[in-house]
Amino acid sequence: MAGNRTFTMIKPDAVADGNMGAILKMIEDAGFKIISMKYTRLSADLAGKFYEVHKERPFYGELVEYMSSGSIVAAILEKDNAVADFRTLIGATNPAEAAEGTIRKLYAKSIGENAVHGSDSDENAQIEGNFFFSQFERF
Ligand code: DAT
Ligand code: MG
Repeated sequence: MAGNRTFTMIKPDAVADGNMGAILKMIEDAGFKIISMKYTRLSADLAGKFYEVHKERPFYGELVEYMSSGSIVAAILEKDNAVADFRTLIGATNPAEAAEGTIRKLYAKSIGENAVHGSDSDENAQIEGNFFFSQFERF
């Protein structure tokens, strides 16, 4: 399986703005198959655990508060070269630097409220998918 799965979240700003459907359509149109998906909300505690790797960064508190501020969609996606291709589809972290046609260029509000998450490695895709989905929810 290594190399063909990634993990994504549609973040609270994008869900609140009614962009969930449009973003899922972009993901499917780009050739990603949805393996597992849930509509949920993170507590501050869980958001803090998910982003623990950024604990020492100055924006960590803001990030945790934002990611627990509203509903999200979490999903495991499958495609050849999933991690790299999905990072290309979402664009740069800062929407001001994101390429035309990317999800963040279209829907992100700022570097913090940037519409979507995408795993940065095969290893993290596995860890992040396991964070949200049990073995019975991953096929
Ligand atoms: P990415 O989500 O593109 O992988 P990252 O892993 O460096 O980016 O950071 C995780 C999230 O933290 C990012 O999606 C939004 C937030 N973030 C990153 N840099 C930030 C900054 N300089 N100011 C505010 N929030 C930031
Ligand atoms: Mg990251």
